[in-house]
Amino acid sequence: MSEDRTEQDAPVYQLPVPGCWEQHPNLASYRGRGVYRKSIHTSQKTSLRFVFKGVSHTADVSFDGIPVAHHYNAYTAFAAIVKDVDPGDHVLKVEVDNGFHEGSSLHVHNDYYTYGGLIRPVSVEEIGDAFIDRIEFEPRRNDTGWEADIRLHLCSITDTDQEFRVTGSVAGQSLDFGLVQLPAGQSLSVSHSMAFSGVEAWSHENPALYNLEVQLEDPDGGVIDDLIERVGFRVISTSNGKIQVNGKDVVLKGFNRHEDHGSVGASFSLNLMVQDLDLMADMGCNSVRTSHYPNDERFLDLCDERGFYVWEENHARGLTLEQMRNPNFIQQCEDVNREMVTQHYNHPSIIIWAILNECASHTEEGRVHYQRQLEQIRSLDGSRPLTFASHHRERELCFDLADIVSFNLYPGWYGPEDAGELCDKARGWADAAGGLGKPMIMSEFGADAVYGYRMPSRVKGTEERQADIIDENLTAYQSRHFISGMFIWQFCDCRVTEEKVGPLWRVTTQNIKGVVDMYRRPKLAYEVVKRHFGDK
Ligand code: ADA
Repeated sequence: MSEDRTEQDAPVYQLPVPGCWEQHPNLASYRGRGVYRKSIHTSQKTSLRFVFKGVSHTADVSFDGIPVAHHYNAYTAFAAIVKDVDPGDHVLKVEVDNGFHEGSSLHVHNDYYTYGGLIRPVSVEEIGDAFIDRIEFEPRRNDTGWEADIRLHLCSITDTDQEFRVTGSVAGQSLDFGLVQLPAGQSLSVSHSMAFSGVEAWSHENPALYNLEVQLEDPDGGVIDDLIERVGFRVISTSNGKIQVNGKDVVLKGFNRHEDHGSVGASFSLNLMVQDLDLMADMGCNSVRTSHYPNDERFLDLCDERGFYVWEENHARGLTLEQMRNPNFIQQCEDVNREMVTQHYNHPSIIIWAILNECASHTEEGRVHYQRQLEQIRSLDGSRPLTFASHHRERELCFDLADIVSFNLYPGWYGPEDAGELCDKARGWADAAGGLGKPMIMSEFGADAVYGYRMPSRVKGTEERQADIIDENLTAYQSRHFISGMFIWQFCDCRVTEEKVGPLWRVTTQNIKGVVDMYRRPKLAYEVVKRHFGDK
């Protein structure tokens, strides 16, 4: 990778992919453009499909000097297809930009850090004249057990019409889409519904997963492409002011988690993701909020396996109305919403979609965006309830648009309010703003604590004070029947940008409300959470 200067004088570094360029000692705070190059050798004529799982934050991909893909947003995947590659040596080039400028409406100076580089894995596959782009599995309960709609999305990359047989299996039962006519150069969706017997429902207590396997066969029976997904049989509903999983009321107990670590920044290895979930499970959590962007699919896979309920949200934090007026905002939100839902659709752990954390939902102009985005997500997936986290208290204007009402409030930290009294008031604000009868989540609460700073005075900034404030909040929320979820802000300390974010300026240039620090060292609050969330 080289910093973006004229080719000949740019410094060159050998960087791991995936990885954040900030890991390199010379790039610890580098913000700007960089160019990654990778030599590729092919031994036969073929077509290639590169899938970039996360490039932070804007990527321009070229192959042998020819542009093949552009993508904005670090937190969703995108593909680049290169057709008819001749045998020989080739160069894949990815120009990356993590700068803050008008071209970026969502990655801005903020109370978290936008790292730089190819922060999530890259895969490359040889493809034929057609491939399986994705498959959606939508389970439903019926009188005898389970059924599902299965929607298969195919793509053609050739200039001739093709016919395929599409078969497979799900939960051990055979699946047959029959013969599919795929027009030249087109994409096509085919659906199939089927009933199942003898499958177990997915839940926190029993995260049962099944393989969904599909293959594309040409008229001679040759397999052109195949795809294996893992799915779970579960349905989510909201009724009587509560959230249900498979018809049973649940209370979500967990953390807000930034993808940030003192050693690797945003570029997690699997074992570090496992460690985070092990720590949250040790504290008795059953859920996690992906604050404030779609997460790495491997983390979601782990949540599927371990029965964690996930609130996944689009990419936005605290954007003012002025920032929402950025000419790129509408399109960049529409893109991340579509990519989040279509790419993560099959994760049974995701039980809630959310948007626009603490943006301008207290204004009529902001409401237009909330309405448009919630409708967009609902049109992509009608099977999950929608929400957004608001801090606008009695000025909130958009709760009528959501299925669940959620508040970010910090009693005891940003104000001397009693957590229980504030929670009761918040229920009133929600009811008055279109949230009457809807489940309510306390989506953020907590306090700063400097790791290792302990004082008998329990003053603000000590671990003791953080523990006291979290203790008071959890006591209040767990004793109120109308609270269907609580997400502590936050799981781990995280890096932020140096520039002030509104009135916010962070000592150590970190948000230190973590219950563990950036290296996952527990603060005193860890045991408080464990006492509240642990098995009673
Ligand atoms: C807001 C915001 C979080 C974080 C928090 C805080 O609720 O949603 O990202 O900035 O405040 O620590 O103040």
